[in-house]
Amino acid sequence: MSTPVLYSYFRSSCSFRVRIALNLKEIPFEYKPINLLKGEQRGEEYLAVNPMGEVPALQIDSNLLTQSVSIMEYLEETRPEIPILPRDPVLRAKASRAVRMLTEIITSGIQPVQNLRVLRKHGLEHKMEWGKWAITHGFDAFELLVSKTAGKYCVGDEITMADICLVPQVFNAERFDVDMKKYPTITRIHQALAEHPAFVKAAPAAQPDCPDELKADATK
Ligand SMILES: N[C@@H](CCC(=O)N[C@@H](CS)C(=O)NCC(=O)O)C(=O)O
Repeated sequence: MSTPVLYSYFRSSCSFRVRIALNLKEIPFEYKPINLLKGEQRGEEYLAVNPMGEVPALQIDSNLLTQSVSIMEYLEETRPEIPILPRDPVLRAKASRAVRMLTEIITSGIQPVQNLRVLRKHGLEHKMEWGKWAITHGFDAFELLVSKTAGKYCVGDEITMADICLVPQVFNAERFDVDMKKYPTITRIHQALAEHPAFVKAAPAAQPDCPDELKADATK
């Protein structure tokens, strides 16, 4: 079977999610950089991969997949050995709902509002104010909800899709200068995950397309 190919941009939080999931599930992959600042996501060649003009996309098992949550669900269904959704049959239904609720706050409620395309349309001069507002609005709710579901991680003590989405969103929060002191539970979970090898390896600064001058701090 051929090695999966991930179309990614080092600072893309959605690509970061899929990199974490691939690493957690110990799936080796080839990295194909798409430079969002140069507009490569809107080029004819890449639009044939993802007509939405977004990363990530994953070529795997003769499938070309887009949309990070759908990609993670595919990986979970085809490679369940190391799970990213709750497994305990008793807890599963309730916990899965919590995981999906938290995941969706980030993937539908926060990231799309602060995506590059939206920032550009709104005017890059307002980028910091807009991004900070969008993330703060979502993190206010996320903090409240996760404080009720968290154990060591977002839902109980196993790493799930909610954690995989949270860590890249905290990276974006740092970029947009969000006041993280307001979010003790998010901060605690983030700290617990930041040292995990799958997350370290997936971090923006560790990617081949991260410029040398950003390797010390890719949030700049
Ligand atoms: N729902 C999509 C969102 C993908 C997305 O918004 N990707 C961003 C980077 S995180 C992107 O490629 N933006 C390019 C642009 O806005 O031009 C997913 O989860 O994969």
